[in-house]
Amino acid sequence: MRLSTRTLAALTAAAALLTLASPVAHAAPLPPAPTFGQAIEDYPYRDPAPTGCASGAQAGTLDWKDFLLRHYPNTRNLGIFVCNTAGGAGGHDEGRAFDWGVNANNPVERDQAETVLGWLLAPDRFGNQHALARRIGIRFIIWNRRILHLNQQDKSWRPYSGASPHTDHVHFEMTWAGARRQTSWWTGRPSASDGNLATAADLVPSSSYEAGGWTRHAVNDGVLGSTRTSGWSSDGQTGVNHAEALEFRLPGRRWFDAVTLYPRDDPGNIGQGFPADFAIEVWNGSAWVPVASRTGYPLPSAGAHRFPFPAQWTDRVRVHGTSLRANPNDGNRFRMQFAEAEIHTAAAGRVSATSSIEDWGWSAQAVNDGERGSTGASNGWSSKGNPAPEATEWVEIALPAPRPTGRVTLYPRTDAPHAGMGFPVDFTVALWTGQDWETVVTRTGHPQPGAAPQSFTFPARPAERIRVTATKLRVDGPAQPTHHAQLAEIELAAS
Ligand SMILES: [Ca+2]
Ligand SMILES: [Ca+2]
Repeated sequence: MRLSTRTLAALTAAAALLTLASPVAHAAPLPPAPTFGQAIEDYPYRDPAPTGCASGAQAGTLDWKDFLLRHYPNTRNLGIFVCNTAGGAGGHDEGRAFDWGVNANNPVERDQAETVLGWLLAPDRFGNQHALARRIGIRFIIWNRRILHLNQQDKSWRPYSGASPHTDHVHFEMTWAGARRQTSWWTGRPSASDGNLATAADLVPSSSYEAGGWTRHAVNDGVLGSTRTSGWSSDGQTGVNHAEALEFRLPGRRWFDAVTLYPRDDPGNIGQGFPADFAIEVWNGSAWVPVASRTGYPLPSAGAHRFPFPAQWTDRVRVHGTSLRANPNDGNRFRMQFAEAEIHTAAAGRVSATSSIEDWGWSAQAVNDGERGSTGASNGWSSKGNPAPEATEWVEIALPAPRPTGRVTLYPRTDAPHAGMGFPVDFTVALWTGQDWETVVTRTGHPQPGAAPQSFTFPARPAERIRVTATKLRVDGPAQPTHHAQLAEIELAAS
């Protein structure tokens, strides 16, 4: 049967609507995917927006391009890296966006594009929505006059009216974790949401042996041992002990209170390369300050070696080895080597709430992410908007272990001109001590605090969970008669 172009176009459009709405069989073969368990990445609500130019395409973006072109060899690479921030920075400037050349007006290519999009966005066998898109690390997709954001609360296809209709390519914009090959698509393990920020860090080593499988990028790839991927190794010096350092430049300043180092665990070399004398150091703005140090550290066993220290506000952390270990399997060369390193934020609780806006930098987890103020990427927790002030909204932090708690500090939102807005008028703070909720703070008619942190002290006791319950909310303003409960951060201290 011969169809008119118009009929064909109408049929194609109808089919496209159907295929994006429900899993409908396509002619194009599905790409292969590994088998995954139930654990999966969170949505990338806190993945930072692009800020400037990187030096080139990111490894994960290149992998994703190669993957698509390998499975659909008729399709095209329309580019990854372009440094042109004239109209504001975007994913291409940072090498983490890929333009996949497929033509919406070519039925074969359109089917291929929508096969891949359906494959990315489908739930997995455990019911995880958008499963492969999360595992690969995709922030948003633009295709054929529509856009879908994985980093916003509304994850439906919405009309897109940018200058390019994106009918000749799909724009895939990746998260930093995806662009750095740190998501479960590559590592088999969901990228960290446990307060480890090393996976988002840039690495600055004193030296790096980049051969024989060794690469600095393996020291924060989420693989904890050195058999599947190796790790970072400094250059070696035969018979000459010397100093080496591995610096992590973190995506922003946070409170950090521990570093975990994983030694080599490849057979015959367990613990080799782990320094004998070393310090964990943080940058205070003008100098490196040691916060934990060890001397004569014995050859370590495989697995996690955790080094805690008093919380430090910083965005640069390094491991500074001052006496290295000679490896007899390596010609007695002195090197510093780690299979993996983790940098932990002081805040690592699990957050739950009566309601939470998960968009525009707001997220429940941002009330316990070590960021005390409101930044575009991390504003804090916000309840939903309530029409009346008399509403109950709470936010709760479950700590990894009981912690002596005699002081709670509530940090208001600090973004001008909204500083202090959303700070509750009437509220309680309660601690779960293992058997009961104990109310330790009760306030009514609390004044609008502006940007000033509000601290409350009480006799210390071990707490496993803390809950802040607002029972009277503050109005957003005369022009917006809605009522949110909002906090940038919650901190606990012993006294
Ligand atoms: Ca590793
Ligand atoms: Ca915060």
